[in-house]
Amino acid sequence: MRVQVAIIGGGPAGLLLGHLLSQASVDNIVLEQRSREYVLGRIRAGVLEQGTVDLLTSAGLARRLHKQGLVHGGVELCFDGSRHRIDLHGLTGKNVTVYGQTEVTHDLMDARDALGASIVYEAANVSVHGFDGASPRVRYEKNGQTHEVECDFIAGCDGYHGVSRASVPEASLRTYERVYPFGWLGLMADVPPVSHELIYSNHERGFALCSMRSPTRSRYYVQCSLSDKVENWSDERFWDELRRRLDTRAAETMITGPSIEKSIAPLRSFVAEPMRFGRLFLAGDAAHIVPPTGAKGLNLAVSDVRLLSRALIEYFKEGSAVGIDTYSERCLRHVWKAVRFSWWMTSLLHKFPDTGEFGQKVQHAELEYLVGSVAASTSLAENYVGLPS
Ligand code: RFL
Ligand code: PHB
Repeated sequence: MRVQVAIIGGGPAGLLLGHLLSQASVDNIVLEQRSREYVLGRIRAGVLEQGTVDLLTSAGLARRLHKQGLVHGGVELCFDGSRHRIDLHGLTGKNVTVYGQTEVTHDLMDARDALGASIVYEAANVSVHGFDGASPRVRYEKNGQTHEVECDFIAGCDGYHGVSRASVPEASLRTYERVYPFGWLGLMADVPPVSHELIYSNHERGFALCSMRSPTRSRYYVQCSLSDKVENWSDERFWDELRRRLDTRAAETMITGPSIEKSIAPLRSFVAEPMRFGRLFLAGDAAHIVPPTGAKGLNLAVSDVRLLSRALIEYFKEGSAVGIDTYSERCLRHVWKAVRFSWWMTSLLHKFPDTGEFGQKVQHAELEYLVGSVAASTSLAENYVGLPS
């Protein structure tokens, strides 16, 4: 088999890239190691920047998003027992939209089916070859048979644990990493959200976040230790802990119910440079990870794909290599700003085991400055709604 672009990974980055390329008649295949049901079963991001919504809209992928997505013009910061609203829209003229990554993925899968473009689920032992030369190839196994795909370019959209970045010779890659000494325990429940906007809470017991998926489905998180196990957290223990980390009004009005999902995610910042090696490109979590505090991971994957799709279309339709030659540098400039913001939000809101009372006092002073200064609130707001890429 031969295609112009072989895409590894059928998460949001791979599916969106495939869609944008197919729309421009650049033929491609998506190879995904898991089943469709498994990919749709993962609960992850919830907040889309306006730029992400705009791209999905212009690609014809946002019919359901515009019906079901919740447009938010602000977020709340909770500390010292009170909540303070950051007026995202008033400060930047932009909103964010709460619409689950699961739904984005669902819409992308439906769109790919509608275009009749190929996607191979449960592709085992995917391997990439020859990307440092003129004729790259991708091999995979399906139902016990080995297949080979010849292509012009390989797009590594296979997440942090994928095979693409791991196949690049170590000497060609520079990585930067910070692992945080805690995780997030997330719970999903079919109960109305405690507030109509998100609440990010700094509390001496640890960080908490109140988010949602719809007017009847809530997504909540509490900071937990890295050694914690989901089995140690009954629903009751989770709700009690969450209430303790919020203001009295939220704690008293919160509606609780049985969880439909609970999981622990570690927090990490990671960047691999560059994002291109010959005819292999990395996009999304394959190239960079941010802690979820700034709600940037999925949005960064989308902004990489915006640049990569344009670069590849330019190459195939106009014969210009400018886009592919500048892809890595342009992405990384934007990526590092999101890495900085996500690190800063994480540092501001979590309880760190080693910074002691001094660290807490500094956090507190920063939070007060933030809610009391238009300049500081605007800085948070413009990063949260998304910097231009
Ligand atoms: P994904 O989603 O990991 O998809 C990669 C796909 O590649 C497949 N794969 C392979 N396929 C073939 N061969 C191999 N060898 C393969 N190895 C892997 C995988 O099965 C998978 O299907 O990466 P992608 O597409 O780059 O998308 C990135 C986003 O998923 C991620 O950045 C966000 O979920 C991060 N994130 C958030 N981002 C936001 O923008 N806003 C948020 O509010 C937000 N909240 C979150 C988050 C991530 C979280 N967790 C669980 C880490 C909240 C949480 C708790
Ligand atoms: C979510 O709804 O899952 C969510 C929202 C905001 C974040 C992280 C996760 O910063």
